[in-house]
Amino acid sequence: MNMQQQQANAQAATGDKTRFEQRKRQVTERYEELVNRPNEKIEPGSGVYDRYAYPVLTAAHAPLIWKYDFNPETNPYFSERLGVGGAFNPGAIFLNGKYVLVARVEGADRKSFFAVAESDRPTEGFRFRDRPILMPETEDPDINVYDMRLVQHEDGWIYGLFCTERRDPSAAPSDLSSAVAQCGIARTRDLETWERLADLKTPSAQQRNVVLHPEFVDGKYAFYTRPQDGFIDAGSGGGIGWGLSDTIENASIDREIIIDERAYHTIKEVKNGQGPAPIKTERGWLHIAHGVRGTAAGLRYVLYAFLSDLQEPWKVTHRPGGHLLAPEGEERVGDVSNVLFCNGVTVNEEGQVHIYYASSDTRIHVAETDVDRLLDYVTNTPEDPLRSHACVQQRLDLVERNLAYLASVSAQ
Ligand code: M1P
Repeated sequence: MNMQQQQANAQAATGDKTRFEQRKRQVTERYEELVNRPNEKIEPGSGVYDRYAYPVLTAAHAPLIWKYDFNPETNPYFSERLGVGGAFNPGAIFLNGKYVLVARVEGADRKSFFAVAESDRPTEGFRFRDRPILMPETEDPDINVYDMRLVQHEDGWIYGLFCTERRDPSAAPSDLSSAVAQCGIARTRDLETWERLADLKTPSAQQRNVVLHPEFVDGKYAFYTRPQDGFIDAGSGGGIGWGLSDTIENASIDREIIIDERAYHTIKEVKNGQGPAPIKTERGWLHIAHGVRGTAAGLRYVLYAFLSDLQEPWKVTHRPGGHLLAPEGEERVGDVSNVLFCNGVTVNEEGQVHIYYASSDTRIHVAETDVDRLLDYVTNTPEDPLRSHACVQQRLDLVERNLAYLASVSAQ
């Protein structure tokens, strides 16, 4: 190589380095701005809860070291090497004074994985830990894992129950979509080291949205299930189920009963599923769930709530009609539009409740409320009367009560 060529190569290398450094700086600054962005409560809210303006976790919150090669020799353009497309459907837990989310992160390759993000504030400041969770596999490796429900069980372990998806072994070679969903179970003490247990066995063909009840019932582990005939369709089954298992190491439910059924012309006509583990309150177990209905634009997922008996958690005592939270504004659009999904909620020492909900399989938001407000909601919202005429009658009752009350107040 002559002198001129050597100089040209040296100049090119310096140019590459400058470009690399410039991009790295820009990308890092943008990332820090996002992660440190303060959140804003949207007032006046619904009375039941307050939404916050910005998502608490998105694909853009994924640490840069997960995506970029930081070596200028091997990545001269400072390009992404492993993209991230979404951060959604997180399990949540309030642990040692921190709000901890175990998000479903989706790579550009469509595979989901779990990653812990935490903050000392419930509505902002969430940062992922350096490393995502490398979930141990069973002898039958998962193809995809997602939607972890985190439960601090009274046996002392923190459990993560999640959906494990594998290709349907009976599918024809040309059928590359048929899959089988089952419930994977893992446990941990510190959210760092995970012990994988056997997948849950139930009488149903497939399972998704399985949640562990935080307490023993009749000395057994209790599960909320969602039996389904196929991978997408709940089919003839569906509804939120309930079953008991003697052990957690090889969990097996012999008898599954439905405790919250689907119903014609409601928000849970097509399917429904338990959200996070229910919250224990003086008046019963407070549940947040999702309900799905069909529309000309596809499925619509909303969140709803109900209350079940303290001693007999499988008995639902209050069923407020309609949805608690439905997609609004930017929440309505994403990878799978018109979806709100929640599998994570925290309750702090003051009884404040933070509902971490995802929108459209893309990003994670938070709504803030408290146990008292949610109890007021579930016990004072009337049930869905299931017919337009009866619904108008229900609303007229409210109108008449209001008119009478307002007249009596103004007469004073
Ligand atoms: O795409 C919407 C949701 O679909 C599934 O939920 P369900 O089994 O109730 O239909 C899950 O894949 C969930 O992750 C996803 O958000």
